[in-house]
Amino acid sequence: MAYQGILHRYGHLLNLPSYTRPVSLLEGDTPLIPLPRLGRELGCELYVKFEGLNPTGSFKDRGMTAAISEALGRGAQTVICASTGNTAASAAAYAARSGLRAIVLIPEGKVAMGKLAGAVAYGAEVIQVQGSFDDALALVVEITQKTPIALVNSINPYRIEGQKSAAFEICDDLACAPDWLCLPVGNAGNITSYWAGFKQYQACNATGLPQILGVQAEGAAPLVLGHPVEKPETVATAIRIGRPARGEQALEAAQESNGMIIAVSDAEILATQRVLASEGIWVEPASAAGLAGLMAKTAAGQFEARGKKIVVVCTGHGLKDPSIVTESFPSPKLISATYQALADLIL
Ligand code: AN7
Repeated sequence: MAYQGILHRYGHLLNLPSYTRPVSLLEGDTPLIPLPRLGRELGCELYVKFEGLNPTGSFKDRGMTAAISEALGRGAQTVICASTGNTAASAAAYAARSGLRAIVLIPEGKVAMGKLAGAVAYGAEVIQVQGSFDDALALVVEITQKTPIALVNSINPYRIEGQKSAAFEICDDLACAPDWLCLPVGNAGNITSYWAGFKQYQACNATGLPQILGVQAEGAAPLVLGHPVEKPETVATAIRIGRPARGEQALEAAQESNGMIIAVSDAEILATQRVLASEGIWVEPASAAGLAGLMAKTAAGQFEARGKKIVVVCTGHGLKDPSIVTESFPSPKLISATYQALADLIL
C-alpha cells in the first residue's frame, strides 16, 4: 500500500488520544543516506538521516502531524507556537491543511528567509517578538494557559510522540539501532524523542540502544555550560536557544545512553555544512552540528568512531537558509552569451 505518513505507519506505537483526527502531509519515511567516503575517513559506517526531506523541509513535521491531529480532534480552533522558524513553517502547513488558525511568534530579525517565507505561504499569522526564542516561548505558554488556544511547541507531549517515529525508521532501515546517534540540540524536543523512541523499540524489538551525541552551538550552549544563556548567539539560528524547554530530558538522554552533549563553534558548523554539501547533501547550518561534533571529537582523539555504525541526523534542508551560502561568495562570474567567452573561462 502507498505510504500514508507516520501516524498511519507507527500510530500503534504512539500514545495519542482516541479522539485524534489524523492530518498528514505524508511526512516521515526520509532516507538514511550512506556516506561511504567520509565514513572511510573516520573509519566508521556513516549515515545521514536526511530530515530536510520532510514536506515542509524539516524534522518538525513528524511531531506536528501528531500535535495538530490531536488539537483538531479535541476541537481546538487556533494553534500557536514560538519558533526559530522550522516549527513555525510546519505548524502553519498542518494548520492550513486542517482549517485551523495558526499564530507563530518568532524572534525579531533572526529567522532564516526560507522558514519565514514558508510560514507566510501556508497562511500563518506571523508575529515578531522583540526578544529571543525563549521570550517568545514564555509568551505562548502564558496565553495557552489562559485561553483555549492550543500550544504546538515541543512542550506538547504529542510532538514527542510523533517525533519518535524517526528513531523507529532508523531501526527499521538498519535492522538495529546504530552505535551512535549524533544530532543538534536546541529546545531539546528532538533528542528527547529519539531517546524515547529507541528505548521503546528496544523494549519491543530488542534493536539495541545507541549512545547519543547531542551538539549545541558554542554561543547557545546552556546544556554544556550548565546554566541558561540570556543572549544566545549563533549562525545556526535554528538552535539559537538559551533556555531549552526539555533541557533536563536532554541531559538524561545523554547520561542514560552513555553519550554526551558538547558544543561546536560557528566556524565548525559552517565548515561541516560544506563537508555535507561535498557529499551532495545540503543542509541548513544547525543541521550540520551533529556531524561537526562527531568530527571535532574524533579529531581531538576524544571519540572512537572506528568500527562503529553512526547515524547523523540532518534536521533541516539547506533551502531554508540560502543567504548563509549566497552571502559567502561574490556574484557568479558574468560572460557575454558567446561560445568564445565560455571557452575562455572554463577551458
Ligand atoms: C533545523 O523551529 O526550535 O532540540 O522553533 O530547526 O528539538 O529544538 C527548531 C529547532 C535542530 C533543534 N535543527 O531541535 C523551532 C526550533 C533544526 C531546527 C533544531 C531545530 P530541538
